[in-house]
Amino acid sequence: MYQLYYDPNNHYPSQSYTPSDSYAYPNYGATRSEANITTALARINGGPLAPDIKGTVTFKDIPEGTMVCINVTGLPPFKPGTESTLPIGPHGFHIHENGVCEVGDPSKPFTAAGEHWNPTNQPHGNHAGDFPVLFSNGGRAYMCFFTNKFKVSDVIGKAVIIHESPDDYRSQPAGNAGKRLACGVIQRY
Ligand SMILES: [Cu+2]
Repeated sequence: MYQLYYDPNNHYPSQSYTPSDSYAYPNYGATRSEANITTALARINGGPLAPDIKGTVTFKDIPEGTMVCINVTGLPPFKPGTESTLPIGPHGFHIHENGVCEVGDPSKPFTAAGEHWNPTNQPHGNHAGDFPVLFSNGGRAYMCFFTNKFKVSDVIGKAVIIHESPDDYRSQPAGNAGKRLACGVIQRY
């Protein structure tokens, strides 16, 4: 038996177990959660188009899926779109298939991260790595959400990308989210 509760110190739902559960996992001390919860971290850094972006994305296995939290600062100011330009913000946010954050062409950064991670060959809008957009609050975005489309171990070694423009969740293959502002490789943590 376990229950979910909200831990104000680390912002994740966590698990607590009855004494009988901890007794069954003596090698791991008091709680089973220490034995089998998997976490990952990506350190996000802005590229040449938005060098001030800095932050982290954390991933944590929880019952039925994964909790993802992002905390970034340095996002550019919002700018509405025109007939010929995409808006700046809210920002498309995805997992891309290659864990490579080399800048490459500074006018079109981070292409080495590849396309969206899409392990089940879904249309865009339903990729496993399609995430909610980021809303800037004076440059900062802080968001947690739940997904059941992957477990933490599935995404180690892939990249998270923050885009300049919002994801429309329908244009193929990438939601017309514009240039890539920031990148981070997902690592075991
Ligand atoms: Cu993307």
